[in-house]
Formats: sequence, C-alpha cells, structure tokens
Amino acid sequence: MAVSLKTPLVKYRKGEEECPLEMNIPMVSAIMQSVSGEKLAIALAKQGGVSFIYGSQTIEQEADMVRRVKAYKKGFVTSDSNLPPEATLGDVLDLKTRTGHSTVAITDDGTAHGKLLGIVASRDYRLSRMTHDLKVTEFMTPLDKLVTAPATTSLHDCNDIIWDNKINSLPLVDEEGHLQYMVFRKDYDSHKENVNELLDANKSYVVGAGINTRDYAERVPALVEAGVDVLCIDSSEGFSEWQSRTIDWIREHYGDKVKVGAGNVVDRDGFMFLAKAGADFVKIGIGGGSICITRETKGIGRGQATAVIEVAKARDEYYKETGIYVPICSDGGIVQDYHITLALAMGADFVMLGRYFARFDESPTNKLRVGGNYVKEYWGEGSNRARNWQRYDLGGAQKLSFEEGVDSYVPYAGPLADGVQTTLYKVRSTMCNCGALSIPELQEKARLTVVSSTSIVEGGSHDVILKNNVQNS
Ligand code: RVP
Repeated sequence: MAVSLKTPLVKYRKGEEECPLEMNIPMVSAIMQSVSGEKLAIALAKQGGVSFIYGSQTIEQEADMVRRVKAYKKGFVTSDSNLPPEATLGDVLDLKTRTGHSTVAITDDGTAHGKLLGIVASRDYRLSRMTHDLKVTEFMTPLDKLVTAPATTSLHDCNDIIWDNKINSLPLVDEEGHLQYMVFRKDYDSHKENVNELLDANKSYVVGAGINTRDYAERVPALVEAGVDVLCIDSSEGFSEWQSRTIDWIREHYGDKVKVGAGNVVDRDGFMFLAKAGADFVKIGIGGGSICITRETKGIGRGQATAVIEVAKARDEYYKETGIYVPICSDGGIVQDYHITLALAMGADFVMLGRYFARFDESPTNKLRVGGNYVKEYWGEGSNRARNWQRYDLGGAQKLSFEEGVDSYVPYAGPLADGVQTTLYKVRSTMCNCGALSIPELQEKARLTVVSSTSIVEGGSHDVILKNNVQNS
C-alpha cells in the first residue's frame, strides 16, 4: 500500500525546514520498567518507531541500556551463553535450559568478552555416553579447530565464511583473542534490510530515554554521552514549573541539540505552557493508562479523546502564531488497534503504548503460564513494584505515599515485529477507507462521529451463535 506513516517526533518550522527527527511509524513505547528495555528498543526501531528507555533505574543502568542499543550491530550477537573452562557438561545443560540457546562460548573468565578458548554446541556431546561432571575442556571444539574471524569483519563477509565452511556459528574475536560477537547461520534471513527501520547518521538504531525533574543535571549528561537521540520528561503531571526548569537547564547546556519532550497535559493551557517552555513534543494523557489508577485515587485526569482533540487545536493555533509545529503524542489507553487510527484522526502525531508492547517477547518482563494461558507481567510506574528501585533514596517519605498504578498480567502476544505489522496493516487500511495516504491527510479528511452504546453493540458480531463458542462449550 502506498500509505506513508511517517510522522515528526520533534518540533520544527513546518514548511520551512525538514523535521530533524522523524519516525517511520507513529508508535513509541512507554517509559516503563515493564515495557522499554534495550531489547524492545531495538525491536521497535527495526519497525520504524522509538522506545523511551525507562528512567526509574539508576543513571548508570539507564545510560548502559542506551549505550547497548546504540552499539547494537545487526546480525552481531553478544553471546549470552558463556562458561569458564572449569565448567562441566551439567553446567552446559543448565545454561541451555535457562537461555534456550545451544551454542555456548567457553572463555577464560566465563564472560561474553573473555578470551575465547572454545565452543560447545549440541554436536559436541552425547548424553548417553557422557557423565554430567565431564569438564567442558574435554569435549568442546577448541580454539585451534574453530573457524573465527576478526571483530572488524563485515556481516556480508561473515555470512560468506559461514557458508564456505559449512558452520552454524562464527565467533568474532579482537586482536587479543577476546570474544566480541557471534554471528549465527540461523539469523541469516533476518539480516536483510528492514524497509522501515529507524537509523541515525551512523546506522545505529534511534532510541529515546525518560528523565525526571530532580536529577537531570546528572542524568541528562550521562544519557547524552551514551548517545541517546531524544529525551522525554516522564511525569503524570506536566503542567508544572519543574518541567520548565528542566527544559531551561537542557537549553542552557546543550542549546537545541538535545531534544526533549514534556508532559503529560490534558488541555490547551497545559500544551501552551510546555510549548512556550521549549518542549520538542508534548505528551497528552492523565489517568487513561491500562494500569493507571490516578483518576480513582486522586480524582485528576481527563477522557483521552477529549484531551487529544483540545490539545491538537492548541498545537495548530501555536503553529499559526509562531510557525513552529510541536508534535503531540497521545499517551495511554490504546486497547484496540483502531484506537491508534482514532487518536491520529483526532490530531495526535503519534501514540505512546505500554500494555500493547508489554505483551511481546521483547518486553523485559517474565513470560508465565497462568490458568493455561501464556501471559507477561505488566506493572505501572506508579505502583510500589516500580517505585521500589529508589526506596533507599526516598527514605521515610516513600512509606507515606500511595500507589497510582497496579501490577498485572497481559496476554502474551509473540514477537513484536508480527504484532506491529498486523496493527499497522489495519491502520493503513482504515486510512485508505478515509482516502488518506498520510497522517496529515487523515487528520484533515477523517470524519469523527459520536457513537451510542447501541452503535457499539451493532459494531461487533451480534445475534448469532459463534461457531468457536459452540466448539468450546
Ligand atoms: P497503556 O498503554 O494503556 O498501558 O498506558 C501506558 C501509559 O500509562 C504510560 O505511558 C504512562 O503514561 C501511564 N502510566 C504508567 N504507569 C502508570 C501508573 O502507575 N499509574 N501510568
């Protein structure tokens, strides 16, 4: 389909200059522990969107995550199955159960970047003939019998070496013999270009990160040094002097080079405040998140659609007055795929999703079996579970605070790539129905209509006996 989902992530002088940071799809992942880790960030950038690595962790941990996303080289895997030479066959089998990977690197210190001594793959051992206490050095393929390549070898050449030597994996080592990466034969297909992937000028994946209004003087420099592309102040209440001060500090130290979004707001005044404060984009939504109980506990917030429609008007007004287009993001509350299309039609430039991404393989949480179904864990940033990371910093005050989020399960939904592609196929299809080939065109052409509860019933299948239900009962 010739539908473009390109959308601006940061402000620019529309009509006069190109947006300095655009996304290829209108989706970003929520600034949450249970959503935006490095794996999800890489998977989403491959599809053309941006993750905001969660800020509810130490500055060093967050910067390391950003660094790993930026250092990620397609097809080059940092080995996650490593053992020292003293390890036994039993250790290999335990590790295989934990990681699900059958190729184990044997390094002098048992780490991913230790000196490579050999490789153990399934073909190296026969469980019926060997005891579990046998040392790996007795049966591994030792370095002198391994095909390896220098760490600087291109992916293209690595694949040629794999094919020419009929091997399944190729370790890449540096000049001192330290293992750097593994390239696997089975990944060959996924090395091919992904048409939508979002890369920076150095061909690294684009990644964002959450910051707060307290430790920005230390956190922002660490994230910038790690190579972050865009920041976002993470707060359920963005209409505040603290956000303005945070943006001022960033402008004073980095000018316009460091991009920073702000939020969340739910009305015109909130948007105008943050736009004038210099935010690069503004996030909308209080209380609409699936795990969020802010409205219940504090009585603040606003219906998401009402908030998006009003803020979109404010954005257009601000653009008319200043020539600056400040993109807006609808954050929270997306349940059905078509809700994304609705948010865009109401004026959002992109959407932020938590629950949606938490369901995929790449989210950082555990996959469990509950009641016969696979689920993944998903918890709010305002829940005690998320806040516990800083319990030592907050001292007594933490004990007095109340929760604004819940801890939950969401249905497991497989790999992110499949989920996002299906979702966006639907979004594009609806855009075609509206005669729109781009998001701005959708915003202009879509006709929004208020629906009654009868209309909602009518919209689903109704008054028929579903065959699936008959089979299941
Ligand atoms: P959802 O996609 O509906 O799961 O919502 C995700 C959003 O919910 C986040 O981007 C954030 O704005 C909000 N959130 C995160 N934690 C909490 C909370 O604990 N109340 N709310």
